[in-house]
Amino acid sequence: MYKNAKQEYEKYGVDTEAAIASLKDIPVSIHCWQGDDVVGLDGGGSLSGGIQTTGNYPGRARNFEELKADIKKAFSLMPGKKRLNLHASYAVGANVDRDRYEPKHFAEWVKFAKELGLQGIDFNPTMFSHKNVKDGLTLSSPDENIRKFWIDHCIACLHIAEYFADEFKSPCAFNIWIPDGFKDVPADRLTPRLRLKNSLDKILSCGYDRSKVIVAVESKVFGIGVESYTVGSNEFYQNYAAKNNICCLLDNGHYHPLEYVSDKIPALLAFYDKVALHVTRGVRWDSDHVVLFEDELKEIAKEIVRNKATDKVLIGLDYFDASINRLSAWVTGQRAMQKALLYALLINQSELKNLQDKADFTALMVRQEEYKTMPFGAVWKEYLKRESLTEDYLTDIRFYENKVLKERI
Ligand code: RNT
Ligand code: ZN
Repeated sequence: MYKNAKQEYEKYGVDTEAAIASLKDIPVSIHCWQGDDVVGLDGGGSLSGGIQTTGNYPGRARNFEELKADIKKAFSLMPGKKRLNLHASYAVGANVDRDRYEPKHFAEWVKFAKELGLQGIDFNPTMFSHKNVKDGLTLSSPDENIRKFWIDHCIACLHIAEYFADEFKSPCAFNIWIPDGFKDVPADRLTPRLRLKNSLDKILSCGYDRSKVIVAVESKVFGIGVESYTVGSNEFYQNYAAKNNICCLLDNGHYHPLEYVSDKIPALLAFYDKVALHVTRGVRWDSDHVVLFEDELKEIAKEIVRNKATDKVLIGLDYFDASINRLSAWVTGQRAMQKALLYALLINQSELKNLQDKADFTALMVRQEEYKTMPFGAVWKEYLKRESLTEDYLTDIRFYENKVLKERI
């Protein structure tokens, strides 16, 4: 099947071997928080900040050991180059508050990630699920002490990120997302943003090493219980990032359903060296459904591949589903991302670009339709085989569920 597929693609000027080779090299940063419903290990307890995991499928990882075991199992079923994306709330054995976290609280994660042969660790300060989220606000709070606490948390996290970069000799993507906003019509939309701007200035001036840590800011349109106003909006962060030489993180669940991140990627690539992503699937809203091999995901992958931006676009995953087996959710989403990248790599992009430039939109449409029925599946299978995997991951996961997850009651 692969041989035939290879020949079919050759007719279109596509080299399947080159596509497979490229795919192997594109890192995907996998979020740790799918394993435990974003609860974390530092005692934050229930999830807050306008995000929600729904469902109570049995087997949630309840501690570090269980989470590690689940990550190990799930990652073993994922093809390609992998990074681990950690939140600060996954500190291990910390008996200090979040503003005083240190690299040592993450040393166990480093050890574990090295054991798994991962390419690096990415990091996120955790500004939710904590008593110092006051009236729903963190870095934009009118309370100076609250702001200070979260500024100190972010600075502590930047140093932890430098530590990850040193350990793996690979820059750490560092994403700032805050839940700050209001449920109902505010009386002042500007001042909270000015406070957020000031807090970010303080964080960025801590003297962290810009060659080791790639700081990004993640905007959002609304959250549950914060429907009317979000301090860290798209315009706010895009301007902040541009003026301060940091980067934007685009979460494709964080826009109006008719706005597409696939279109935003090239817009930002015109101005930024790096663009970070949270790949997710919003169903009607930012619902963080498991990523699937769907049209918009394919478009996102095409924009990364055809703009030769695989080292500029930092791909991270962000979804959390507690209604199905969590390992299966993890693997399904990661494989969907890989499939989309492969799909994009199996397109003769320069031919399509030429058709566009010649304004031959008739041929462009026909060609694009043809790609949809090409023997993509055979190449995907071959890629999995070379990664020592098969299409079936469910059997393995069911076995693990019966042996391990069912014991967690
Ligand atoms: C929330 C943001 C944010 C979180 C994670 C846990 O809407 O998408 O990225 O999902 O940091
Ligand atoms: Zn996100």
